[in-house]
Amino acid sequence: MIEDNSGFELKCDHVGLKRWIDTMVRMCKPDKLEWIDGSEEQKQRLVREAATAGEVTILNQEKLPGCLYHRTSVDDVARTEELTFICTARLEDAGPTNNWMSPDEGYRRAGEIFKGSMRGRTMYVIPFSMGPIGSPFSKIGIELTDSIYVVLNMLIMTRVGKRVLDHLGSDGEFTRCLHGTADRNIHKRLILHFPQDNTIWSVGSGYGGNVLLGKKCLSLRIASYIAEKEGWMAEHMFILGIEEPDGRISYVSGAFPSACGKTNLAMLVPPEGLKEKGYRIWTVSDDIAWMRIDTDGALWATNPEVGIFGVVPGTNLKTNLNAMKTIGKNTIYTNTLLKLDGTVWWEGGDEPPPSNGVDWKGMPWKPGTTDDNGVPVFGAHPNSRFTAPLSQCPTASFRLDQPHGVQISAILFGGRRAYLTPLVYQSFDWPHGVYVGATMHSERTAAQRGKVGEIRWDPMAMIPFCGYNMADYFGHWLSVGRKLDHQPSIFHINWFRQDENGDYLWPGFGENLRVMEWILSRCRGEVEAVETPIGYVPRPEDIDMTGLELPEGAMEKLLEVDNEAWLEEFKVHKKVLDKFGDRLPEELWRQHEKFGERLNR
Ligand code: GTP
Ligand code: SPV
Ligand code: MN
Repeated sequence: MIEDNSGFELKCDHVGLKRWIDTMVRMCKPDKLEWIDGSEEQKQRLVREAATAGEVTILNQEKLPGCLYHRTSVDDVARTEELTFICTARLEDAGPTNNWMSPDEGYRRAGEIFKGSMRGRTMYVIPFSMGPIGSPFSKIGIELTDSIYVVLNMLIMTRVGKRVLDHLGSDGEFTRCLHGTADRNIHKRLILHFPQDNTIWSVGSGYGGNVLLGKKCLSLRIASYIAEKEGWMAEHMFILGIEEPDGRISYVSGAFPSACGKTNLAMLVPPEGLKEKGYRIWTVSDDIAWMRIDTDGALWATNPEVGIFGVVPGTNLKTNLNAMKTIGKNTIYTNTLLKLDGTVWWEGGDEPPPSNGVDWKGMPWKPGTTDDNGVPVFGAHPNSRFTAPLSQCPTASFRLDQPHGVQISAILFGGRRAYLTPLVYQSFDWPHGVYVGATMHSERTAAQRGKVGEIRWDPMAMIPFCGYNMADYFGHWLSVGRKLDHQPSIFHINWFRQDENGDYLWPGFGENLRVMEWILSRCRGEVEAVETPIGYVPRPEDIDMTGLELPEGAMEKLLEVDNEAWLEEFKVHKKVLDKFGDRLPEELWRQHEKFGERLNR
């Protein structure tokens, strides 16, 4: 094995770990090996090295202390789902919603790309923990990578370093995560998961979701596979606490597809009109929830991450004050516009566009820049991201390091629908809620490659992230519901309904608290609702509109349930459920049938 000569070598007597690293070194052939110990000293040295190599740009340290800037390749700015695979022995264990490859083929194809790809480079060894180090519910991973950008992001997003190795001991279990930048070629890019081997191989990309392997790869795809076997849940969900003046805090979790508002909701600012009610918001998670049934028969949720990898465009002091307060220091900006004064700019931010700068592609940019076809060019990519410590968020929960997490009162599903789904509705019961989640659709965003705006089926916002057959995943949801003594109530929300001119009918952001209030009142049985074929919808007067005026008829439109349109949607539900054949739990067909009866009544 090549030695770590960085001066940061960590004591490791885990034979299995050392043997694995040795094998990966022989395949990738790095010149050097360096263990990441989590120290500030090492981090600063790596920043300097990356800056010298041009891998990152150190931003204006007066205005943005501790902040860095990075550009990915032009065709590497979002998750590449078509190149993401679940490699199980049998195709049916990956299921009809995942790309599948046999493990043999996966190791062989990716192995060819990895082979010798780290020549002249350093392989970094990142020991990380998803969840508090030492918690029985946490999972340890070791990521090998040849990218300092990945190291610096992992240092923000996860708990990293010596403490993790100490806990792993000489024979602890860990997820083997291998990432190689290779030549960032989309034709030589593969994001592979081997759930049966507890292994992830990602090659040919430098974009967040593809390369920060603790995030979507481990905490969702591998974790969901493990969770089904161990009886817990790994979900693409935010977790938010709403505290009332009497000190009572209710926690809500929710699954919205990528770039559909989880981060924003998780740190919302109460709107002016509701200020006197004295709410205080607590952010537990903005992207991932690990949930389990505790001894009290309730559902408890934790955030396995400690950082936020958030969408930049649209973030400003009005839409998301707390995010703005979070990203002023120690933040990595990826694919925004770089200003000449060493700060950053993006569309939908607070500042007017700078008279000139360098865009996310590295090209000179000024307002009004168009491409060869006359189409306006964005300064920041629509999926440009910030990486920031969650601890810097003013609303960060005081329970982040507590292994049990928080007790969940309500679960939200939601997404972007210009028409059809109302602002909010409540499912009749848990199995109906599972049906609502299993059949949800949302407009595609820039968070993955593909046509933006197209309506896409995204059950529980997990279509890109479920590590096994989704028919079994739905079965698991149903089974968790049966085991719970205190089932959270399940709701569906839509902040994105539009009028005839394509304008949003609902102002969203902080105003969403008005809907959250109704949700909590429903959970406590404090308010009546209108029963419709899709579920319970609010009576308009039950949403507190103090200080907010909507145009005439907007609220009626927002709460409308169009039976004809839902009958069309009902046919789409059948089509998506049919994909699973016999493997789909009977209960979902029963729910489907009942839904049809209600629509035809
Ligand atoms: P991922 O990190 O991709 O999983 O996304 P997310 O679900 O955390 O999405 P995020 O909160 O970052 O929001 C994505 C985009 O939607 C941003 O541009 C936001 O400004 C915008 N957005 C969020 N909430 C609202 C809302 O309530 N109304 C409107 N109109 N836009 C919103
Ligand atoms: C998402 O796309 O859902 C994200 C960003 O949260 S990434 O980590 O890149 O997947
Ligand atoms: Mn996400």
